[in-house]
Order: sequence, then C-alpha cells, then structure tokens
Amino acid sequence: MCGIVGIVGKSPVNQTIYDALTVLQHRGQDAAGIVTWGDEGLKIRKSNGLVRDVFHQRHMMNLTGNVGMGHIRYPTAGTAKSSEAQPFYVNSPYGICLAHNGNLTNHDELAELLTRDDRRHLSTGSDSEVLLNVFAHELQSLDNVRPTAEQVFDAIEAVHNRCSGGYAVVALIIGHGIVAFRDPNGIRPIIIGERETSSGTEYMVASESVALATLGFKKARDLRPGEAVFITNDGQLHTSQYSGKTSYSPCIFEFVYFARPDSIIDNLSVYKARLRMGEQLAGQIVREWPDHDIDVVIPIPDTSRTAAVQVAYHLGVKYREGFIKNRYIGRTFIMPGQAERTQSVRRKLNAIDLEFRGKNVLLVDDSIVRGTTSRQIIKMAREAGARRVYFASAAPPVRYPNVYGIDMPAASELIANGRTVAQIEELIGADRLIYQDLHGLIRSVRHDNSEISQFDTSCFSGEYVTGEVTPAYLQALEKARSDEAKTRQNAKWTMPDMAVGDEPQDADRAVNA
Ligand code: PIN
Repeated sequence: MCGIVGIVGKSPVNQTIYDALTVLQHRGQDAAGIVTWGDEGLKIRKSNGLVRDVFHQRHMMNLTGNVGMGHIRYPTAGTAKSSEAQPFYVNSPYGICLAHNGNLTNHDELAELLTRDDRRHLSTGSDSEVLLNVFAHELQSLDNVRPTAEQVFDAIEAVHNRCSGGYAVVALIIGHGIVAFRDPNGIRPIIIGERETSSGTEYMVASESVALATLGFKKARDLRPGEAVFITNDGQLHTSQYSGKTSYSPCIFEFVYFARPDSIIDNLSVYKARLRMGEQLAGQIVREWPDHDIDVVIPIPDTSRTAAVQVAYHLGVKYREGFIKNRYIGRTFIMPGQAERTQSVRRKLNAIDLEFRGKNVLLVDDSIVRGTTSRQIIKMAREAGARRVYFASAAPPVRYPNVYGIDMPAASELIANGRTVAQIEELIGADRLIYQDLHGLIRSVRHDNSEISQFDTSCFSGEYVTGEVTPAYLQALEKARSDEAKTRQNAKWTMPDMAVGDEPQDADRAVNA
C-alpha cells in the first residue's frame, strides 16, 4: 500500500503536498518523497521514514514551484529497509517523475522487455520504475517540444495494454503538467478534486478523498477504471478513457482496514461500510449462535471499533473499551519478522482488567491475517480475568495473497490458508470464532451503489479479477514474501540510505529507521 498525491496549483504547493501526505500517512510509513517544479526547475526530496521525519525546514524551503507530487510508501514486494523511495525520475523524454500505488503482476516480464527491446535501464526492483519506463518509452517517439493531451493519453493507453495488475499512478511531465491514471479494473483508489482561488482553479489528485477534504479541494470524483487525466501547468484539465476492456472492481480490503474511515472511495463511505460490517456480523452471530452468552463486546483498537459498536448494539449487549493502545508504536502489520510481531502486541496494547474479570467477552477485530495478534490478545484477555473469550472478525478468512498492492504475507503465513474455522479457533485459542461471510462483507461495502459490479475480493475468495494470476506467479510470490526471504533481503541492506535532496555531508540525513 502506498499513498499518492499530485497538485497543479496557482501558488507554491510544497506545504499542501506535505499536509496531504501527512493525512495519507496511514497508507505507508516506510518512505516519503515530494517533487516540485517551477521557475527554479525540478526539486526533489525523498527518503525512508515518516513524512514528519523526512522533510525538514530546509527541504521544504527548497521544494519551490506551483506544480508537484508526493508519495508515501508501504513496502509491497521488498522489505521495510529497501531504499526505493518514490517518486522515480527519468530524464528522457521531457523529464518525467512518477509514483504509484499498487502492484504489477507482470513486472518481471516487463522488466526484461524494457531492458532488452526498449533499451531502457532499470536500477531497482520497483514496479514504479517499470511503469515510469514503459510510460517514458511510449512518449519517446514524439518529436514535438510539448506533448499534446492526446499524445499523453496514447502513451497511457499503451501502458494499460502492457501492464497488468492494480495501479493508481501520478506523474509529473516536467514543464508540462501532472498526469494521473487508474488501472482498467479500478482496483486501487484515486480521486480528483478542485479548489478555487483568486488566481484560478487548482487541481489535486490523491489516493483518498480525506486528503482533498482536509485541504479544501471540492467537487471531488473518483477516476473511473481506466480513466486518465492530464492537468497542464496552466490549469487546463483533460480527461480520457481507456479503449480496452474495463471492469469496476475496487479493492474491498481498503474498506476492511486500509483506508481512513472518513474517506469516501468510489462514492462509498468507508465509515458507513464498517458500521454495516458490524451490523451484518451481529446478524450472523444471532443466526449461528442464537443462545450466545456474550456479556460484553470489546474492540481491538483501532480499525475494528466502528464495526464493534454496531455488533454490540445489534446484539443488545454492552460495548466497552478493554484495550488501550500506545499510539506511539507502529502497526504490527508492517513489522518484518515474526519474533518482533509477537513482541510488539504486548508493547502496543494493555488490558483494563476490570472490563474482563469474570465476563464472557466477544473480541472484535477488522480481520485476521497471520493470527499472531489474535492469539496474543486472547491470551491477554484471559490473563485479565475473562471467563470465556470469543473472537469475531469483521472480514472473512484471509486465505490467499493479495497481488494488487496490499502487502499480505505469503500464503503459508496466513493462518486461514488451508485451515477450517475450527482449526483456526483452536490455534488462536478462542472459545468460539466467528468470521463475517463474504456475502455479508460485500453487502456491507456495496450497499446500494449499483455502479460497482464487483469488488476485488481475491484475498478471501482466491479469484483474481485480472485473470492472469497463475499458480506459478503465486508460487514465486510465496518465495519472495515469506519471512525467511525478507530476513535474507534485510541482511543485504545494512548501510543507511542516502536521502535525495540532502547534501552528502548532512549529519542529520534520514536513514532507515
Ligand atoms: C490494526 C488493524 N488490523 C488489526 C490490521 C493481525 C491482523 N490485523 C490487521 C488486525 S489498526 S494478524 O487498527 O490499524 O491498528 O492476524 O496478522 O495478527
């Protein structure tokens, strides 16, 4: 997962991009980058770390210009330590910077063709660099000084024809404007909005509506699957639609966990979707377990709270905060190794014993991925004096890897992969385990939006909307994503990374956390 933003403004955009990235920080805490363009040329600053740590006063002062873009990274295929901060840059043609959110499922094949046939050089294993070079290659043949909107859209059409997977992209064509596009299945989210100023209209594209809303950009709309926009530096907005096959299949996991609850994705409120997940889940509990003896519903902070409130309400039992989270510790999802993950649960959450003592508690989480957290938390609930500990997941069992840009672990590390609910219940040590079923989840998210024909539900169903995801691809993914592979890769990265935009002698340059 990553977050992207692009702005064509009427005044300096550095602060707005910084603020937007901060609002999108939940989408990736691994690296951040901003590029801007103006009278003083192209400016870039990127490094590993949180937005607040990557950009210091002197970097912000240097990021001049009214046009720019930014990125925050959540490592998808690599590790928490790789040094592939975005945006990426190529000099030719025009000079292009590009950042994206998503994953290309034909990365290896494209990388080979790019170096062999297109004679382009790749220096990292990043999908963004591949996307950038495919895009640049398609623009390469133009001999005009200024690319027309039509030419830019032709190049994007070719990108769609060559690239498979889920991707939302923002690019800056130096001296010309900002380009943004969404994959033909609309898997990854991207939204565009505008803001009126006394000097004219400013445009912003971003991964989530919350970035637009907090910065006063209105009239927001999601890019349609396969839609591209080109906003020229002087503020002209051009749009185009991919002529090939499209489907409207947004990633359902954005609603389960990743997106901020105050975002609206594809006209669907993430918050409302989570409320409905709770309502559906309660219905399922009552159907499957009419004589339940739950005394209290306790959420596992933070994401699950919205659903848990509704579970309690519809079951007619108390809702209590039983775990307090230390907000200064990062998400467990991003920790690279199993040992650190187990340890971090204790460091992150503490139980309020009196809410557990002598009670039958129903713990609610948004999802169970590896099951490490669930097992630890159930143990904590017992130690806090709970009589019985039941567990409910607002999402169905995560049985298959995500190949469209959500950093799910290897299939073998998913607790539900190849296991029955009864087996998982035993493994995590719950007295009873209830999962939302997939229909309930889809009903919760889709609600009455008839525009969405289907969702990407691959991690629950094993059905991949792009079709080309073969068993061989999944096997290769399994190898690359296993904890063992990540440990091996981490060992290679013992040197701190040089941050782009810093002088080599800077003592306080950003390094891997
Ligand atoms: C965490 C949200 N959520 C908690 C992420 C843990 C799965 N995990 C997915 C549950 S937060 S595990 O609210 O954003 O802090 O099953 O892999 O152990």
